[in-house]
Formats: sequence, structure tokens, C-alpha cells
Amino acid sequence: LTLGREVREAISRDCIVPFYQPKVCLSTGRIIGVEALARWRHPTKGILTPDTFGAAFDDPELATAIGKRLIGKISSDMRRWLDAGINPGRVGVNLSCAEFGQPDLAEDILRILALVKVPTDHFEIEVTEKVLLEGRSDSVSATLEKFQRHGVQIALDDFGTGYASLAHLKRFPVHHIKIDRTFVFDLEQDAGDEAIVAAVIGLGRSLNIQVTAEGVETEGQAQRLRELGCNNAQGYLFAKPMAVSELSSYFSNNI
Ligand code: G
Ligand code: G
Ligand code: MN
Ligand code: NA
Repeated sequence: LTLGREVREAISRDCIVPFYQPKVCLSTGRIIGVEALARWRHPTKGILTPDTFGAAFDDPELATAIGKRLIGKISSDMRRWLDAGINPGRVGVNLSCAEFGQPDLAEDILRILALVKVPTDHFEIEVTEKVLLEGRSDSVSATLEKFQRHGVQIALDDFGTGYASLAHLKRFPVHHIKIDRTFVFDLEQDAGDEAIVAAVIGLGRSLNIQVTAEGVETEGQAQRLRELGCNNAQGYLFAKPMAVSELSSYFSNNI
């Protein structure tokens, strides 16, 4: 596989890096956390998004290699922010089905966090319902519970696009629901989307689960979300995913 060889080389040259997209409080606009999103600093093609290499996240060996390297970088970035007196809140880290296939996933990640001495409550694992459905559910829940016991929270990503199963919210420790951007896009025009968004916000409120709307691009969408009682949002309206270097000026204006 050419992609495999190229990705392995990119990892060894330290070219796969985290970008960070702020998550903000809809009432104050202040940053409440960031999501780490993998980027490939390609020597000739520039910054590549997972559009071009995301297939690697489906391969157990490559996904695990990328994931470990990214968590190392993310935790040392967090260490540096905290040391500089900046508190960016929780950083969300995406983990794929392939990564959940690794029996030592939680131990490996927790060990990396302990190494840089970052408090675990600065971390959140983002999983889609696909992870909950496709993994052996006993081992997935054991892994998630291990994270939870050590203070790492769990976010259910792309919520609404899969099964949006209430059983998942009961069976797995879920602290945070991220409403998929496909429901936010047409929120002001489509009564069905609005009803779904309102229902998820209500669900979060009754179950005491934090809710974040993804893909917020316009002030109109943000306003509608505020009216529906949504507390948190993420999207180009507030900030795009940024390199660490760009993030520092964002921090100085938004913390
Ligand atoms: O910016 P965006 O194009 O970053 O991300 C595209 C997709 O790739 C998203 O669905 C996101 O969850 C996934 N993705 C981004 N970074 C990572 C990562 O570090 N690990 C995994 N497993 N998936 C990621
Ligand atoms: O992990 P997840 O699938 O949630 O990844 C988020 C994806 O959404 C990433 O690819 C990220 O670059 C992208 N994204 C972030 N904000 C916006 C936005 O406002 N609009 C759109 N269309 N995509 C966004
Ligand atoms: Mn995500
Ligand atoms: Na998502």
C-alpha cells in the first residue's frame, strides 16, 4: 500500500501534527476547549487534511502509530499552554474503530499523559457511534470506563448521523454529545433539523450531558442555537482548525 508507506515515513519524520479548532461558549464567545485534528505537513503539497490520508485511521497499525504520536504532541502542547498560564479547557482527541481494536489503548494513552504530567481532566476522547457499534462492546466499554476512571471524558461525535441510540448513552460513559454539522447547516430553514437539534439539546439537559453544535458557520445559526438553549459550539464562524503557532494569538484574544 503506497499510502501506508508514505504515512509511515511521514510519522517517522514527524510530519503528522495536530491542528486545533476552538470550541466556544455560545453566550460569551469564550473558548471552552479545543478539538485536535490531524494534519500532514507534506514537504511538497503543503498542509493535507484527512481527506487525503484519513484511510490510515482505518488501519490498526497505522492508526495506532499516528494516534500515539499525536497524543504525545497534544499533551506536550497542553503542558506548554498550562505552563504559560493559558487554560484552553479540554482538548478533544478523535479515536477510530481501528484504534479501539488495540487492547492497551487506554493504558498507552494514559501513560503518555502521565509522562508529561498533564492533568487527565484536560482530555476528552471523541468517538462516533460506529466505535460503540462495531467494537466488541464489552472491550469498548471497558476502555471507555478506564478513561472515565482516570478523569478523561468521553464525547460522542457526529451525533445523529448514526443510530443516535439512547441505549448508547446509558451503556457507555458519555459526558459530551457533539451534534453533527449536517443538522446545523440548514437549522434556520429546515424544521426537521431544528426539531432534531432541539431534541438533542433537551436530551443533554435531562441526562446532564454537555452538548456542542458542530459546523457553525453563520451568526444566524449561532443565534438559533442560543435560542434553543445550546451552550457550546464549534465552527468556522468562531475559528478554523489552526496550527499551534496560530493558536497563541487566538488565545491572547479569547481567554
Ligand atoms: O478537519 P477534518 O478534515 O479534520 O477531519 C476529517 C475527519 O478526520 C474527521 O471526521 C475527524 O474525526 C477525522 N480525524 C481527524 N483527526 C483525527 C485523528 O487524530 N484521529 C482519528 N482517528 N481521526 C481523526
Ligand atoms: O471529528 P469530526 O468529524 O467532527 O471532525 C470535524 C470536521 O469538521 C473536520 O473535518 C473539521 O475541519 C470540519 N469543520 C470544522 N468546522 C467546520 C465548519 O464550520 N464547517 C464545515 N463544513 N466543516 C467544519
Ligand atoms: Mn470530532
Ligand atoms: Na463530528
